[in-house]
Amino acid sequence: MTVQNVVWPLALLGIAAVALIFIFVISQAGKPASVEETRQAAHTAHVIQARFFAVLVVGFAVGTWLTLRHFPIPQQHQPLHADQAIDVEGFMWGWNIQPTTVRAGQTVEFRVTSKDVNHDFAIYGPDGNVVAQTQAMPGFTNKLLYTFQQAGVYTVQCLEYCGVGHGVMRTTITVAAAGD
Ligand SMILES: [Cu+2]
Repeated sequence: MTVQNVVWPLALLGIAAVALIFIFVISQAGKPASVEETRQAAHTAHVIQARFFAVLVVGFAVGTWLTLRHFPIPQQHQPLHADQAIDVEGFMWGWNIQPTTVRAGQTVEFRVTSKDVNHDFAIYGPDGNVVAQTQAMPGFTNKLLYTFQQAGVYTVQCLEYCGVGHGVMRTTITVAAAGD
C-alpha cells in the first residue's frame, strides 16, 4: 500500500469532520446562551486547547526522536572506519568514481566532492529506489556511509540540476555478492 492510498481516505475523513463541525455551529447559531453556559464552554475550549497543544508537543518530540535517531549523515570530521572506501568526484556532466566495485554486507565510506558546480550524488538500487544520497560540492568532501545489502548493479544519478547534460549525468556501481 502506498502512502497516497493511506493519505487520501484520511484527508476525506478530515474534510468530513470539518463539514460536521460547520453544520453543528450553524445549527447552534440562533439559540440564546446563558452567561454560565458560555463561561463553562469557554473553560472547556481552553482545556481542550491546552491538551491538544500538549499532544502536539509530545507527538513532535516522539516523531523527531523516531525519525532522526538513526541520522543518515555520519560524522564528517572523524575517521569512519568503514570496510571499503569510494572516492567520488562529480563534474559537468559525469562522475569520476574510484573504485566502481564494492562488496555487499560491508560498510562503504563515500567521499563525495565536485570539480565545478554543485551536484547531487544519488545511488539507485536495482529496484529503482534511491538507497543513499549526498551533495557533491566544490571545495568540500561530504562523507556518506552505506552498506549495500544486495549484490547487483546500482545506478548513480545527479539529482541537482547542473546544466544541459544533467539528465544523462549517470554511471553505475557494481556490488559483488558477499562471498565472491
Ligand atoms: Cu546535475
